[in-house]
Amino acid sequence: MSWQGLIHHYREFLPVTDKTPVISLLEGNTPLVFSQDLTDAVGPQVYLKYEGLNPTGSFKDRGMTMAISKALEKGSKIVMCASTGNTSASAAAYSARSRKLKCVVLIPDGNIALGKLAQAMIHQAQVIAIKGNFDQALTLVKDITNQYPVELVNSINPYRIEGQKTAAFEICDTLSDAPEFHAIPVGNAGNITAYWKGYKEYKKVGRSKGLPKMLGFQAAGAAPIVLGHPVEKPETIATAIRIGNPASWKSAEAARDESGGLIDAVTDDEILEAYKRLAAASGVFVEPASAASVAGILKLSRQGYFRNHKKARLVCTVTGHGLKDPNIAIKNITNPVVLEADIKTILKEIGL
Ligand code: AN7
Repeated sequence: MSWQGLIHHYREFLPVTDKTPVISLLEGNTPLVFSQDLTDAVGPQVYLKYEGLNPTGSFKDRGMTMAISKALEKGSKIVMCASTGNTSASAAAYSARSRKLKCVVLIPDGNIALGKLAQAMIHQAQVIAIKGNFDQALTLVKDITNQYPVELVNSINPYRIEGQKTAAFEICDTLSDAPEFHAIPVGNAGNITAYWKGYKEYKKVGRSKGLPKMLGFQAAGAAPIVLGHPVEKPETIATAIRIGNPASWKSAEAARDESGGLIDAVTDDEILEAYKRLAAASGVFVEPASAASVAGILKLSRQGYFRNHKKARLVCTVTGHGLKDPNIAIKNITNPVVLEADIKTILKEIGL
């Protein structure tokens, strides 16, 4: 049967019943793309979990199908989130699809990528830009949703994590086991928490045998978990992970420590290098935050971390599509040449 969305496919692992009104855009079932270029560069067999191919262009749809379905089941009328962009795009789309829920989003003014803002607006969310950063927006949303009958759909909502853990299931189903390593960007730290939960649950029921070492990567200017303290003024070109006080801090550390992995930082230059390399040599266009996972494995490889792991499998989650942030792409290319519409001139330019 054709794919009917992750709630349908992984129902036995999710807190839903026959009474749950499922709001789905057929999210999940994303490709696990082998990368020869990155395999050659780092050692282990590298696969990209291409989450930009979800309906709204990011992994957030996995959590949002759950959070929105459960909000409807509960009888909520309004959902709310703080967002660096992708959560708002996803919450707006799934709320629109419910045809019942009003969606309100708080975003940090001037620091969300153009594509994401367009998505939240076109799906008719009420978008409020605050003069502050993501962490301040999340504090406001927590206060409001504690005091009013408004459902919070950030990843502190446990249904978000439940939906997102299905990405780990899909990887195990495709590889017939868990990989040895899993690299992932870390912002608010919900996704690393979700993957680790998913890997553990699959192993427990015997659908996989191993567990990966979880390798999380923060942007150097927004690396509270690496530094061991909140960052008051986080800064990075990877606006999706411009977060100084992650909500799932503790569970990200647990994923790191239980798995024997690590959480490290990558600079904006390293992120941009990986971003360009993914597009140029793997054919995969991601947004800058997603490239943090790839920047991270390139860094670890330079340090010899993967020595003696040539046969291992390493999955990198690339979390959001490159078209989300067209401005960054345009800043990193040279403008095309403009020539007369004349065949000789064009052939000369091509070198034919
Ligand atoms: C592309 O949309 O926090 O560590 O408000 O959009 O689970 O937060 C986005 C996060 C990585 C980090 N890659 O994931 C939001 C938001 C992309 C993202 C992350 C985000 P978490």
